Amino acid sequence: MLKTTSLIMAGLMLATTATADPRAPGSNPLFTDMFTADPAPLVVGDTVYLYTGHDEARGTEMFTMKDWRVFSSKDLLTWTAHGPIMKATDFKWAAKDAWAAQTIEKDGKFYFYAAVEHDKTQPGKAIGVAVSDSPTGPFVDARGTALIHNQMTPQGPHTWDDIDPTVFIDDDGSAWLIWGNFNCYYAKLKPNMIELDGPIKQFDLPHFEEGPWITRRGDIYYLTYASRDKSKDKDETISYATAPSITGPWTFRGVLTGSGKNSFTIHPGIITFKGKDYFFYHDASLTIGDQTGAIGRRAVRAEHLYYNPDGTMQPVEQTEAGLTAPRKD
Ligand code: FUB
Repeated sequence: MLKTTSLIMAGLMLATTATADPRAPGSNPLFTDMFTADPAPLVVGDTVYLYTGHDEARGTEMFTMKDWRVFSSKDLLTWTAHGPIMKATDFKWAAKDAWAAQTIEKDGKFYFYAAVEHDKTQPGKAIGVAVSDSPTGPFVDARGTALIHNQMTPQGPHTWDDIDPTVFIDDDGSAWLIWGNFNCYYAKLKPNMIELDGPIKQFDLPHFEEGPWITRRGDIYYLTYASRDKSKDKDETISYATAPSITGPWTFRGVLTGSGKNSFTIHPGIITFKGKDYFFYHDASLTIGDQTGAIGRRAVRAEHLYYNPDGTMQPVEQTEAGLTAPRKD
């Protein structure tokens, strides 16, 4: 009897060893049981909520993205998956494509801004806003219509320039939406967070491609974005610019990261958590089963971020250790 029990225990231990992720919790990529992209971290008290896209492309498909996910962590090493928070088609006016998104908190509510493909009434990409009482959702469309659609940016060179929203509330309470592909657009939001409060204008940022992410540190505003110097870069890199105010003028500060491994796209997300700075991005280095990393199968990662005394950011090295590596500060 004792022998049988021991054998069963040994078998169970072997099974556990075979399926467990042997890497230190928090190593890159952060999630290995699904493909994730376009990380958008949000700090709420002692917790970080990480919103991601969910890549489901098979074979050589480009993007198949149906829903958005959220994960939470109190130490940036162990993460809890909360499942899907919304589908693209939960915006009833949207046809598909749960592309990049960002959530922000205001007055105890969570506003989720997301890029989707509009239905045929406004062909092209569009930005919706959904709201929830909880950072883990459920999120529901706050307007019933797109906040931004293709006809609102006629200066755009193509129908997918209205993507990748980043949202920011300044110290004076004013809220701003910044977004774009090829062109970087910005507009003020009304205090209700679901309507524009003024015209759509544009920033001129060298090599801007997409994925803007706005932050402020003291008196310096940072606009970090996916960039591509088309004369030399095959894949996107990440660059940033700084300004003395949210509306600029922006000074280009150079390249922050190289391209993500195996990935045409790369997408920044930056937070300060418990006094330290962190940088999130994606590459396409993860393989799950018979699906190797590809443009439509990406994996979210994180690194420590450091600033120089003059406020510039130190270049970010893409590592396997990620946030398991000890900090330098
Ligand atoms: O994930 C779909 C698109 O790819 C995003 O909107 C872009 O930022 C790029 O990552």
